Amino acid sequence: MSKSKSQEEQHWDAIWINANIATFSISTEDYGVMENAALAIKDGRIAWLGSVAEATQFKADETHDADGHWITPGLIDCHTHLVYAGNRAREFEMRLNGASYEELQKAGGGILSTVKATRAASEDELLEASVKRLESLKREGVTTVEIKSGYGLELETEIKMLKVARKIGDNDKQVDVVTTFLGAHALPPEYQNNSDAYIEHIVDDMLPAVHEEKLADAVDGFCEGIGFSPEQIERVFTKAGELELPVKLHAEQLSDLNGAALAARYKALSADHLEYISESGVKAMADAGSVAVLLPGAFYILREKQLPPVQLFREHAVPMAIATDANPGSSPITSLLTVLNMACTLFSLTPAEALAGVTRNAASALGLEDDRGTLEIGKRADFILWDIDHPSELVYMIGANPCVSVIKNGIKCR
Ligand code: DI6
Ligand code: FE
Repeated sequence: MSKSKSQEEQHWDAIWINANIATFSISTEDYGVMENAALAIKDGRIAWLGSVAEATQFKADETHDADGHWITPGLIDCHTHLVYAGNRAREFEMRLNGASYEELQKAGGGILSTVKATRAASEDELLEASVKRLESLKREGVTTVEIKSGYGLELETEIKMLKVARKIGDNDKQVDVVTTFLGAHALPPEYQNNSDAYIEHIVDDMLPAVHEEKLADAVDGFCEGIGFSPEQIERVFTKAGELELPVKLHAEQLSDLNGAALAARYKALSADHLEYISESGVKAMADAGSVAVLLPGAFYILREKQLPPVQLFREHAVPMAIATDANPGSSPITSLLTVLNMACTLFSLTPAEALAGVTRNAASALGLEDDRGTLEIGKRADFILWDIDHPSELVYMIGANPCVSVIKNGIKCR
């Protein structure tokens, strides 16, 4: 007798039983807790979630006992500058002796010193250095990471960075890499005192070439006194629009230039940093559906005082994501769990908000909300098993990594 379709569908590839699950599904305000639950997968997707009692009626090729561990979606780090060469430890010392981030940048240090090192590095050297940093994110359950260019500031090196980022994604079974072209990160020495000409070069040459090679999934810029003006960013965004690439923006990190509102006009996936954003900027983001990506690591390292207006994001229902901003200058941090703690301790997010910020809302910040970021039927089977008693523990602890196991596309890879 042939099986009915519904019975066929209820034969899973694998099932995890005896788990506590935090789904972060959009229908819940909180963690979306299912205690004493089970999760089944088929073809690399989540096929079923329910109680352990119900699970016994189904067949699965493999049964895994989660042994009371908690399961969350795979973590998503939606804003990193993970690919770079060298480091800026000396600059860290100089800042501790009184120099400001902006002063160092103006004196040719800062981003430009990393540009020098990144231009000089071979593709292999860059890959090796970046993979080490990625490994630290992976240990704590990251299964999707965004990586920006922006330390080349010339076509050849920007392409080299993006190729390395793509290669990391192609070679790694645990992590998907989403790439972002950040040519408008800083003014390269070749264009000193001629920033409009550099923007023209980005628009006419760099962005089309990067797009031609399919190396960028999105386009970003640094809208700031020490970066580029809103008018200049707008020219980059217009070109991105012509090429049908989504945009995002480093905005309102050190001052308010109305960058977030500009990004919102271009339906940005996200605006990032946002310490100095005004209420009108928050409203513009709400209307556009852009995600507020908060980067407490940079706030901490630069010892900033101006807090992002978290309460306004809540009131206007702007989704908040949290990311490492992993970079050699303002955020030499490759621990997303530590950054979760910072988001709560420094920015007063609740642990549930912080965790939604590295799952559901981080997926939205990458335009991947239909595919991942929550544990729901049909979503990618990316999830983590944690040795904790409650999800808030992930945010509360610093330096204790309770990651027990990582499942990516339904396959156990750690
Ligand atoms: N804001 C940041 O936090 C990073 N880039 C940016 O525009 C910092 C990059 C660096 O200092 O190397
Ligand atoms: Fe950044």
